[in-house]
Amino acid sequence: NVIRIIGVPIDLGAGRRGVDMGPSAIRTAGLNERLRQLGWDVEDFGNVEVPVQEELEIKDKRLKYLPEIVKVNEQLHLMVSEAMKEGVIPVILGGDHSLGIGSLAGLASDGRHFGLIWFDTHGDYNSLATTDSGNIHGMPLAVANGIGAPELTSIGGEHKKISEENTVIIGAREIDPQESEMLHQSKITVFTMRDIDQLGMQEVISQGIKIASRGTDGIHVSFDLDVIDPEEAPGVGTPVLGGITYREAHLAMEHLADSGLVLSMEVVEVNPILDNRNKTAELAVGLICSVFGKRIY
Ligand code: DIR
Ligand code: MN
Ligand code: MN
Ligand code: MN
Repeated sequence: NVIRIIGVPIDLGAGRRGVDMGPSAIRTAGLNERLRQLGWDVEDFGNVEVPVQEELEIKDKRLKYLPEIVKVNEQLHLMVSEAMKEGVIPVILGGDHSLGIGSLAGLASDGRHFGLIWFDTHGDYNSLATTDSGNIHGMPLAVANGIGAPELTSIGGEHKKISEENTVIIGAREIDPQESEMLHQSKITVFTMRDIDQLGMQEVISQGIKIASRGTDGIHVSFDLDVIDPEEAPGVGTPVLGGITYREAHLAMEHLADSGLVLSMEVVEVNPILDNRNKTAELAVGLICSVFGKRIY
């Protein structure tokens, strides 16, 4: 019963500064102690080394900080792969969502077949051909599906890292037009905010778990804090009106806990600069604890 914490203090993939401080904010909110209280052995492996933005220059505006992001994700891929091999649960603290490239590559090592539930306002399914921003945090899901710059898609091997049929996005409300077309062409299931309003989170997460677990070895939870409404999670890289509530988020985490299928988790895009007294980092800690067995009663 070991959880291994891996911090990735990266903001090179995002358009706005500050999410590089996410791992520190989440640790400061008491993550490790809270998990220990739930009965877990927690080993903190510190942070993956990430260069400081000021020491770098942007070489390609369509793929900002590509070489540095490749290097960080090569490293993360090795650490996640190692954790899985050892049978411990990796919990990755971001950092911007470009770290999903390395974490999914690590999970996919040794032929593992995992389902993926991606909580996000965004599709993160852009490629060189569709990106408006050139920010790599808008691309990790496409990269994991084999679409994108070869430097990124080849991390951890040339194969696709996810199974589209077992991949679910929950909470989408801001997808770029061409990104939307690409997602429609894929077999990824997208539950938008409208779906959550119409069906309820209870139904959406139940369907999501069913899809992600069909024929897989377990589920990876990738949680972009911007999926939560900025009212409750102001400290995120990209706040967008109309997100899921605190309670919907916890309900989803509790169902994932009940499923007993969670292999690993990452929480990303916590931005302490925009936060209100570390409220969003504390929320992130609460969500992780819900996934790993905190019960109300
Ligand atoms: C936008 C914003 N779709 C982009 N993406 C993200 O830059 O590609 N914001 N992931 O958090
Ligand atoms: Mn994201
Ligand atoms: Mn997002
Ligand atoms: Mn497959």
